[in-house]
Amino acid sequence: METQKKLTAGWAVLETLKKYGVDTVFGIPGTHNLEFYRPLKHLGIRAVTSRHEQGAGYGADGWSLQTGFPGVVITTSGPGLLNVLSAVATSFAESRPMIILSPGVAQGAEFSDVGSLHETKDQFSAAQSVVEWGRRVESVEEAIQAVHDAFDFFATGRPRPVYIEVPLNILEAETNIANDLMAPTQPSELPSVNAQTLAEAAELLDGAENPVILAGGGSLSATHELRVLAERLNAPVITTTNGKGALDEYHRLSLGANLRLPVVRNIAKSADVLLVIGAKLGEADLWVDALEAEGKVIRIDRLESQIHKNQVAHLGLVGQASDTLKALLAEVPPGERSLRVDVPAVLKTVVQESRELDPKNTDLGISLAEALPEDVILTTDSSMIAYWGLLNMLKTRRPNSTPYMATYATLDYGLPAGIGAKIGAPDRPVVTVVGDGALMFSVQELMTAIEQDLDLTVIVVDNGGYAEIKNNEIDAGIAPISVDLAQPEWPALARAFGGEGASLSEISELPLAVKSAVSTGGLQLIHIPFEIVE
Ligand SMILES: Cc1ncc(C[n+]2csc(CCOP(=O)(O)OP(=O)(O)O)c2C)c(N)n1
Ligand SMILES: [Mg+2]
Repeated sequence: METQKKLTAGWAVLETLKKYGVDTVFGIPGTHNLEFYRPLKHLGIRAVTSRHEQGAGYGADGWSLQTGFPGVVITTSGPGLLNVLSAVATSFAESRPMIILSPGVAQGAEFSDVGSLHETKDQFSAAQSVVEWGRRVESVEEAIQAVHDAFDFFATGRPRPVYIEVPLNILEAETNIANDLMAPTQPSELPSVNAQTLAEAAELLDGAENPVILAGGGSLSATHELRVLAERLNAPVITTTNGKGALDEYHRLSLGANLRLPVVRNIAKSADVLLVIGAKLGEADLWVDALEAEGKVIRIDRLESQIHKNQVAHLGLVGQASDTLKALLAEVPPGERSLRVDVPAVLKTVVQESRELDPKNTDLGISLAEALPEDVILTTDSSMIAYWGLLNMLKTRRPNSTPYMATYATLDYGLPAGIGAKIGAPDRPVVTVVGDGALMFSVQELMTAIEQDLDLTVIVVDNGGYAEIKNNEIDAGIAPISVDLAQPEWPALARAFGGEGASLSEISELPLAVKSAVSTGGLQLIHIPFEIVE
C-alpha cells in the first residue's frame, strides 16, 4: 500500500530536497516563509542564517562548489527575495546550480496593490529575469515536481539558478502526499555524441602538431579524463577562472588560469588544434573581445547552443564532458608526441606580464600564494588583489578551490562564499582575501562566521577605497570622486564580532601571520595596509 502523509508544500519541498541529499540551506526566516523553516530540524537540514540575503546566495554558491549539490536559498517574499537577486544573477552568469525558494502572494491576490505585507509589484517577474526558469506553482504536487525538474535540469543542461515560488495559501495548507512522489528521479538521458564528428575530432587531435586544451567550468566533472587526454596528446592545458584547477596546476602541462594574459591567450589562439571544453569564451574570461583562434577548433559542451558561442568551432561535440572525453580517448591512439610549448618559460612570462599590469598586486599575490596552505580554498572578490594577483599567481591542485565570479564581477562575494565553502568542506582551510571595498559590502557576515563557529581567515587588502575605479576615473580624465573611502579600525572590527584581528606593519610579517591565523582557527582577520607592499 502506498504510504501517504499530510504535508504543507513547504515541508514537501524540503523533504524532497533532503531526499536528493541537500542537508544545508541558506536564508533568512520571515513572517511569510515559516513553513519552509518548520521542517528543517525534523529533516536534519542545517539552516545557515546570513545577515543579508545576498550573503545567503553567495554562501549557497560557496557551499555548492564544495559539495556538488545545488545551493538552496530560502527567502521571504518581497524584500528578502529581491535582496538575493544579485547573488542569483551571479550563479546564472557563472553557470552554477541554485534553487531559490520564496513564498509568493496568495492565489487570487496577485497585483492587488492593497498594501499587504511585503507587497511587491511583481516579484515573480523580478526573480524570473535572473534565473533559467521560474515557476509559481499551483499545488503541492507541482512544487515537488519543480524540485525534480530542477535536478534534472542541473544534470542535463547548463547549470543555472531556478526559482520556485509557492503562493502563501499553498505553502501553508496541508495536503495528502504519497511518499513516492518525493523520491529522487533519474536524470533524463543526454543524446550520445555523434560518432562521425567524434571520429573527425579524434583524427584532428591525433594529427595535431601543436594541440592545446582550454578547459572551462564545464570541464570540472571530467578532471581525470582531461588529464589523461592532455598527457596522451602532450598538450598544454589552459583554464578559465571557473575552470581553475581542472588540471593540477603543478602538472608539467598546466598553464594555469591565465587565459587573460596575452602570452597564454596567444598559445590558445595559435594552436593548430584547440580543444575547448565547457567554456563560453566570453570577454570576461579573455579580457579581449574574442579569442580569434587561428587553428581548427573543437568544442565540447552539453548544449548545442554553446558550440559556436564567441568562437566558431570546426567540430562541435555535444554531450557530457566526461563521456565525450572518454569516447575521444578510445579513438586517439597513444604515441610519441612532442610538446611544442615551453611551459616553465611561459609561466615566467605570465608573472612578467602580470607585473606590467599591476606590479604591487602581482607581488602581493605571490607573497600571499606562498603563505597560504597548499590545500587552501581561497575565496575572493572583485578586488585587484584577486584578478591581478591571486587568481593568476596561486596554484591549486584541485578544482573549485578558488570560488570567484569572473563574469558577473560583483562585489560582496568573497566573505559569504568563504562561509559557505567552509561549511561545505569543513576539513579544508578556507581563506578569504578581499579588498577593503569588497569586505564592506558583506561585513555583517563576519557575525555569521562566528555564529556558525567556523575557522575562517579573512585577509583584507586596504588601499583606501575603490582603487580600480579610481584608476578608471583617472584614465577617463575624471578627477577622483567617490573612490577614496574612510576605513574602520579593521582588527577592532573583527574583535567586535567576536573574532581576532591583526594589522601588519611590514610585509615580512605576512607568512607567519597567515600561518598562525589558519592554525589558531576561529574567525581571524588580517589587515594589510597597501602602503606596506613594496
Ligand atoms: C556590486 C558592485 N558594485 C559596484 C561595482 C563596481 N566596482 C568594481 S571594482 C570596485 C572597487 C572595489 O574595491 P576594493 O574591493 O577595495 O578593490 P580595489 O579596487 O580597491 O582593489 C567597484 C566599486 C561592482 N563590481 N559590484
Ligand atoms: Mg580597495
